[in-house]
Amino acid sequence: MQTIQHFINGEYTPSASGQTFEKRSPLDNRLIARVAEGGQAEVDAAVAAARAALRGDWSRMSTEKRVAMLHAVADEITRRFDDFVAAEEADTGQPHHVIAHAFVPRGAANFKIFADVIKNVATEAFQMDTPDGRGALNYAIRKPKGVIGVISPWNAPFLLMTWKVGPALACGNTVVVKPSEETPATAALLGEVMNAVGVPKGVYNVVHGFGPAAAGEFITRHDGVDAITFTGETRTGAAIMKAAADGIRDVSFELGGKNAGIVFADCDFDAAVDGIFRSAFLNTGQVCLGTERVYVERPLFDRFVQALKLRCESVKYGRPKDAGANYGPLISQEHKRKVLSYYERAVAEGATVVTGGGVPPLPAELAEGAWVQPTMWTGLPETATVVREEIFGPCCHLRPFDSEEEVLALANDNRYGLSTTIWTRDLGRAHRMADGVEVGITWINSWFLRDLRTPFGGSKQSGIGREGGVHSLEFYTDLRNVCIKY
Ligand code: NAD
Ligand code: 6OD
Repeated sequence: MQTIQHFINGEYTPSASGQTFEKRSPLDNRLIARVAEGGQAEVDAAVAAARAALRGDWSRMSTEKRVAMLHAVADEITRRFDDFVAAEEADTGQPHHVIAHAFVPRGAANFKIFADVIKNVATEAFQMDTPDGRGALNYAIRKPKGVIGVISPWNAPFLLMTWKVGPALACGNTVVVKPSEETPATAALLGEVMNAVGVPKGVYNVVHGFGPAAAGEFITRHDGVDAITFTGETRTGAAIMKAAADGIRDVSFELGGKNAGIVFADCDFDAAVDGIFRSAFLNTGQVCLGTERVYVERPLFDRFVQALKLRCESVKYGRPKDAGANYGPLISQEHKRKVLSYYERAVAEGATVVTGGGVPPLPAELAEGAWVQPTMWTGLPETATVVREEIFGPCCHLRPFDSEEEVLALANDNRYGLSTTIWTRDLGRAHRMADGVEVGITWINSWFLRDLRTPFGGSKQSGIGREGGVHSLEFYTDLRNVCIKY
């Protein structure tokens, strides 16, 4: 069994209180790690280290050297690739191909992209007239915002944490990270990488622990934290916003979603089935961009439902590296209980269960794990709980539609506005739909196809702000104007 400690000022440390919590495997509920449980003392120490580093070598380092260091971080992640994959597999139980081909490579990419952005971005300059006719020049400079609190979730832990740490460090900030209590391993391992490549002590700090009235909240309330970047549930975002308000701390939020998938009858059928299957069931449905509401144009509806059902019924449950395994467990027993309660609710509210709806039959050694079946429903009204609320599990409701106007109204009738995936061969319709859907990210004939230079974030209650490429600079830097009279 592993011991996971905080990483504060370049050193691995236990909690002052000696307190730890358990990390259990989602695969079989076995105890796999004891994790140091941080409180106010550890948050204070991490913030102090981050503030000191902000004033020290890190702030004096040239942009060129900082950029080279972030490339070195990316290269070291790639060199330690197998360790990161193993750590993420142990924490999440997800299939090897998902972690090794999608999630961990993004950790390295997240450092490279923002190192390149900061090297190449210009600021604005304006010449102006003055009453005495001599004129003046205005130019803007970008400064680091300060100490950034990074609070991240468990569903793609390394990708989502580095998506914030990468730009924060590229812009010259220092960070205090609170990874999800469910997935502490990769954030801890990244400390070894930082030390190996010589990132100054205190630039990257990690405090493990819980959210409310614990390490997470203590970061959001800390006077020494200048801004908070958070990915997680909308409800948690609201709590963090209240905590941040007292110190007028800036926030960047990537929150929940209840995303619609829209399939027109003219689509490439096989590609659409494949795309919707991935968008609803990848990572066992634990993707914020995932599709839990599927609208299919009526002439295609029955055929589409049958094809998707077949895909659901062919998943292969197993441990990450089991031959052929392509479907993992949910993150925890608690999340399993939540998802199964939604499965029961769907039936209680009158759903037709097309497939799934419960716990799969499994070999004895996996029986205690957080496994649930991929599940499809039809026949519910839009007011049903499972059609309205984010479940964050491997399930979707499918409903037929008859026109663009109708499906647009259905898709937009939700408090969330994160993403959508639309399948059609009609280019004009694709543009009309993209213009009409109230979401931050629209994929046409694709899903989760990422160019890291593009704005990423949610509309409505799915987020505040955009991150990605130059857009991240809006949050991670303080833009200051200088006016010089000629
Ligand atoms: P969560 O909100 O429960 O927890 C996220 C993090 O916040 C954890 O580290 C947790 O310990 C911490 N936290 C909880 N309460 C806190 C508080 N009061 N103060 C400070 N920190 C607190 O979310 P989760 O269950 O870990 O993740 C799933 C959710 O994340 C889903 O809603 C999903 O849609 C969302 N998500 C969104 C995106 C996006 O890009 N929009 C990406 C991934 C996940
Ligand atoms: O690709 C990304 O940058 C990103 N933030 C993905 C989010 C996935 C949510 O589960």
